[in-house]
Amino acid sequence: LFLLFPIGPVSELNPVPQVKAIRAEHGKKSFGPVVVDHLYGGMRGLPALIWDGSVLDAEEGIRFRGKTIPECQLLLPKAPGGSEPLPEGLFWLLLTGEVPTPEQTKELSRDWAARAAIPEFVEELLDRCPTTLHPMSQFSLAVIALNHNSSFAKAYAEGISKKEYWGYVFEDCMDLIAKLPNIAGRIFRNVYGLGKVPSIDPTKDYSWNLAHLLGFSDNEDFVELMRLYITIHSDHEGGNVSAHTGKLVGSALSDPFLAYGAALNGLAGPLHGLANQEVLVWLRKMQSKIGEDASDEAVKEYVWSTLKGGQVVPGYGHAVLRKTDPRYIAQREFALKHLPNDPLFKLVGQVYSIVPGILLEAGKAKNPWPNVDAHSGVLLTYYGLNQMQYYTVLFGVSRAFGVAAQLIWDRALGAPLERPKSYSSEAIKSMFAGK
Ligand code: FAM
Repeated sequence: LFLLFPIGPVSELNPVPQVKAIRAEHGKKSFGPVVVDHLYGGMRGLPALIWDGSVLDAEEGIRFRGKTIPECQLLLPKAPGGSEPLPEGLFWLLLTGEVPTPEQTKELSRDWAARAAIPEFVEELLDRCPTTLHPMSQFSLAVIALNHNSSFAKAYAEGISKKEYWGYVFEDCMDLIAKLPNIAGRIFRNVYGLGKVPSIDPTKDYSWNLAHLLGFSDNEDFVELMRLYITIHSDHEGGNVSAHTGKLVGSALSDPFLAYGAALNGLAGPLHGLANQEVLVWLRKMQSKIGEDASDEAVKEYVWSTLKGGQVVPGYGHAVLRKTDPRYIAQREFALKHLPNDPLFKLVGQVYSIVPGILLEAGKAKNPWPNVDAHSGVLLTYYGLNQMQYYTVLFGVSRAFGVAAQLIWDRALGAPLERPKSYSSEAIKSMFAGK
């Protein structure tokens, strides 16, 4: 079962005794006050979850197992001739805490290619979807349908012991990640009338195959973009909507396909993953309104009109970050290297120089800086992937890496059913009456 991870993530890192020790020593210690605003305010900043795979610092941004994005770009194995990290390596890092060797990374590419086929009924399910059904809805449908062949659900029904959960969840998670390119590729080709999905090439890496299924593998720069894209979108600590939804649903012992389907439904919201679609829609609307080479003044006016219309500026702001998102910077650096003179990239840069000042002046957003979604669409558009409604599917392929790693660890650690307490407003009033 664990040939790929010969040491076995659980036996090697063996965090169970560590968790026991932490709980024995610190279990009853306070983590700080819970105030009523936490209950009404979307639990922003409320310490509530454990996830070792990645941690988000408000100023510095994400670290995967302690490593920043530039460190991952430096340390993780690359494809021959490539300079961006292979997401296979990032998954290995998230799961085991170790940077894999190039050979281990290759083994993972091979394993995922071998698992990549999707059941015929899922293909038919996708083929029957109207092309007007949003790609994210189709994505979620197909992922949930994979639960038909869940190893975990089958083993659970047969009565396995709790100690064995994680192994079956591991199998399902490997299948889940492996099958996403075929699902994503089929949705893309169905919705945009682009013909039959080609076959996976078992000698190539995951991102090459994804690009191939979409029809872009001839362009090595696009393949490199996919490698970077999946790596930086994979995980963003435990509390964001998609990661937390996956964890929450998984805590009911729903299998990884059901849990990740639920996570995708959260990612499909415009304040979360759909923001990458929204950014491009917003930029295009701006161009049609004020022209392609608009002055700073015209852009400012357009941004203000968005705010005055009661809408958010997509791609800006964040629930945790308080500085420019390093995922934005990584994409900006990619653009500076590969498409420095692209007009849409220049517009994104112009917007970057204008929006933060306006959001600060408007005085509401706690973070006026751009997030990951402010940049991804322009890169995809440059290479000809200009179907904006599809963008969040690529985010969905990527986020599976983090959610899957988390699901495996949750079951390995015996994480319990999540069940926070809710209160009525009446209860709050009477609890604090006269205080
Ligand atoms: N444009 C206009 N107003 C904004 C704003 C933006 N980009 N970001 C925040 N605000 C407003 C926000 O709507 C809220 O207004 P109300 O008090 O009227 O409700 C106020 O500023 C305070 O919000 P906050 O505390 O700064 O942000 P939240 O933690 O509540 O929300 C976001 C965080 C990301 C939902 C919010 O910044 C936003 O809506 N941004 C635009 C959508 C977006 O880019 N989402 C993608 C986030 C991304 F990283 C991801 O998940 N993929």
